[in-house]
Amino acid sequence: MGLHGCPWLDLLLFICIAIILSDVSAFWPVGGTTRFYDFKVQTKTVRKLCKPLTIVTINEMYPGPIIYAQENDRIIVKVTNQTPYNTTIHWHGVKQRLTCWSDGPAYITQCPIQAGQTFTYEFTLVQQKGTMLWHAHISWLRATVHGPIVIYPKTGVPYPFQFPYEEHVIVLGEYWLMDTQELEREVVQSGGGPPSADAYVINGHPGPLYNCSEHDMYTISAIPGKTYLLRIINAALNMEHFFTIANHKMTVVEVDGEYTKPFVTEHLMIMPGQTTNVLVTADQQLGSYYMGMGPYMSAQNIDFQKSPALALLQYQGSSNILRQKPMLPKFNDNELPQLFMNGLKSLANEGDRKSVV
Ligand SMILES: *[C@@H]1O[C@H](CO)[C@@H](O)[C@H](O)[C@H]1NC(C)=O
Ligand SMILES: *[C@@H]1O[C@H](CO)[C@@H](O)[C@H](O)[C@H]1NC(C)=O
Ligand SMILES: [Cu+2]
Repeated sequence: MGLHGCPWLDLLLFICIAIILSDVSAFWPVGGTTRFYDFKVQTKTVRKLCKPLTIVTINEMYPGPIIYAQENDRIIVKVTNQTPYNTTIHWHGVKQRLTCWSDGPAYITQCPIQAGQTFTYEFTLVQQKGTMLWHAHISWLRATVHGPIVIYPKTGVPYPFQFPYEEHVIVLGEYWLMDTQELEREVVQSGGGPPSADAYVINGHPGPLYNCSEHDMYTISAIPGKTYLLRIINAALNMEHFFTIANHKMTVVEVDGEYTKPFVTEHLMIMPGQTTNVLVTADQQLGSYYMGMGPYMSAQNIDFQKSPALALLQYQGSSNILRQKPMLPKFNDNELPQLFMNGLKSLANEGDRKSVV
């Protein structure tokens, strides 16, 4: 029997150990801070779009808690499953150097954490920084079990861009008025894509374009003239999304935990599991401006939610509510994602050599 009660894990552990032994020269950071997080898998009843729904969460938070760390820190997350559902957590973007058994995909690197059980993930953010995400990696639990990972550079190492006045994490998600297991069952039965989401959500809030959600909107309060760093994460189940802020340009400075050459754009296209950091300056007329998240779908004959989720960038001191709608691209605009992708360039100069290990 294996250590974990999964016989095939023996083989995996053997491979892990073999990799460690053959990679003794690998850089192992010493002296990073160890950060401990306590994740309780818990159900929570939320009321959105006129209806109560019991969802699976971490610590009754939707989206889940933010893991804050610095480059080279050691992270220890104790996950205790207080729900009836089998669970694991995957740390999306974390390279798991020498810790492959903490990666999280169920039945690949571990058995699921069953009801009442605890599993402790331990890994080091070796030479990693930026915005990432964690999410459940079993069935479709990740629809509601997800959250940000924010890794700051080492002490004394500046960002390669203007230091922002403040930063905000923006988690894009999809919301179904349906139990996740039910959602999965439907997809397995139909053999097609998932049913259309009932709403898109920005940090768990759909914004005013859906039923019963006029006041269920995420808002950033901005001081005129200041520059903000937005850490945008697409935690949607499967959909690609556009993100736009009315009247404001965004400067992309990081994608998937790697700095980019600053790139000014009005729209982002972001795939599920991806992250994009942008700088936004509150340099427009005093007022309130909608931020919008809308679908990008180039395939035909697929049903999906077309109403965008809206959030608000509200300038402090703006008494007259001037709410500018964002001009989201058409859902099948194929040119824009192409332009956006072409605009993304590595920060390194031509001729620079970059370590790829
Ligand atoms: C939960 O995981 C255990 C161990 O792999 C498995 O035996 C059981 O069938 C799983 N339960 C469900 C509902 O998938
Ligand atoms: C709002 O509710 C009505 C009646 O239940 C429904 O027909 C409509 O599709 C809903 N609108 C949205 C945007 O969900
Ligand atoms: Cu992932």
